[in-house]
Amino acid sequence: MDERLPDASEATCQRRARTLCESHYAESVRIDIVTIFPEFFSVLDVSLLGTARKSGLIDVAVHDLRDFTHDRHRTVDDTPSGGGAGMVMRPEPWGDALDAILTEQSTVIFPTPAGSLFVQKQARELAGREHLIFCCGRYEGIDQRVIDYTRTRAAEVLELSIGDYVLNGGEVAVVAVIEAVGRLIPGVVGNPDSLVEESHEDGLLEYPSYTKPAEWRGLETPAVLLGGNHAAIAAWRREQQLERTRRVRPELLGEG
Ligand code: JB8
Repeated sequence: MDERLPDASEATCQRRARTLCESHYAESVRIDIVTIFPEFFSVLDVSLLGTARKSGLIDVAVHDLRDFTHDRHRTVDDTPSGGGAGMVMRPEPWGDALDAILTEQSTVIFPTPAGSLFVQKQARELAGREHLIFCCGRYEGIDQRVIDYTRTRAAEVLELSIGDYVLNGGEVAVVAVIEAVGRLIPGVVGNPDSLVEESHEDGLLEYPSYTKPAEWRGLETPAVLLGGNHAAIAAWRREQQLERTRRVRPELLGEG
């Protein structure tokens, strides 16, 4: 595998540009992840985020929660107080892990189906933080005192849901949040124009996209896109956005 950094001078140049024109953004965004499945996060080595890590724009460290246990079986769970099905993550390993990682500047994120909905606005806010800590629960979740205690120690603590369905743990949700946030960090996406005309950035869904050939398997590209009238194209796209949003996500327009 080629672990070589891209051009070091290019990375330095990107960081300098960020520091000059985006002074509220940190030099590099630090991300810590605590999980019982560290191998899950190899996905962060590839694609856009892998490149951002290699160029030093994002600094990710993955921590194994079991390294913060002290018993010979490295136990992270116990039975729920008050009874009920499943197991709950014990507070002690989480407390020791967070003691080692947390500062007063940290934003700490606990993915949970009981959290508030993670949306694009939140992704934009998190992209301006200098230190994010993601805590991946498993089983029935983490002892609530871990979250309550962390609120007294961190800059901010968020319990976030990525949608109304249930996963087996927080790892997949954390990958989704890191991808949504990471691409908004200045310098990560090469052409920032591509961030502007997207679904959710203006509260509407994206218009449909087409490329060549103009006719494919009997299906035509809408003629307006081939006519070169830029005002007509912009009007058509806006109309498509509104029609699509009203049809599939009326609640985004305050309807439905
Ligand atoms: C245990 O559905 B989810 C989610 C599910 C979970 C935990 C965290 C998040 C922890 N089950 O987003």
